[in-house]
Amino acid sequence: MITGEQLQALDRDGFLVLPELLEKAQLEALRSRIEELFQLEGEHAGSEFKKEAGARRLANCVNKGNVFEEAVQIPEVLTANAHIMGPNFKLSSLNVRSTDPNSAADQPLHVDMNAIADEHGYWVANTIFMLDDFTPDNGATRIVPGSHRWKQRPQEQMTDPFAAHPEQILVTGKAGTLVICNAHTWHGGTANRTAKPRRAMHSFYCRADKPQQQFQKRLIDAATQAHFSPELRKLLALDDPENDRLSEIVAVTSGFLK
Ligand SMILES: O=C(O)CCC(=O)C(=O)O
Repeated sequence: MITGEQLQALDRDGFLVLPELLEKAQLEALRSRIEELFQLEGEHAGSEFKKEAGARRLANCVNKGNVFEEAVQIPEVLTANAHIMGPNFKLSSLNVRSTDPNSAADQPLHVDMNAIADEHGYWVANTIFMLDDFTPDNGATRIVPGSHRWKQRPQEQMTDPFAAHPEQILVTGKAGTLVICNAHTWHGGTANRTAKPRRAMHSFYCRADKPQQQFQKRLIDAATQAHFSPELRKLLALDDPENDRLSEIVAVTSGFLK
């Protein structure tokens, strides 16, 4: 489980690396289902959320296999999320992002959902699953440690959020490693200068009083929802009328629907 020291590091740095937390079998099952989905979805892959030049994407993954249901409920991640946001949080989305070989550009530094902590504190947390080794050359995520405490977005402080920040670091590690992020911390993917894709999965959570990035109740098939445990239903806010109200507005205005 997560130690007090690790939680202190998360408070200080805005992220925490859990080296090779995934079992080999779980990692293999994720990789193999993800590649199958890329094949099946073809041009439409990622379309429930967004497409991105230089990367393959998948969205709405809880709808797409038991292996993903397990992945959003990892106890260490849930403990860290509660530490960041308080006990009332929910899954906001589960996406895959695979940086293409020889992709040209870094992503801009950003905070997820453009979120700034409010009077109740932090409200977004994102766990990056390294599905391949993250190396200095293949598009490892860059993070600016401590920037979650600045209460500013990169675009408000930097003239060019695509540029390197003097305090940024690259988070490298072995496949199976998880990076738990306070998602107010400035971060972004980097260019992949190798001949192989760099695959990551993003398990994104938000506080209960905020809208989901992807409205899980509307996006997940009824037949799939029918076998969910009570714990998973709660994590996805499937029975929460306030979430229905909040997330429906975002779903309609953003067009993030199937
Ligand atoms: O894939 C990564 O390394 C980070 C991606 C990211 O931050 C995003 O797509 O919002």
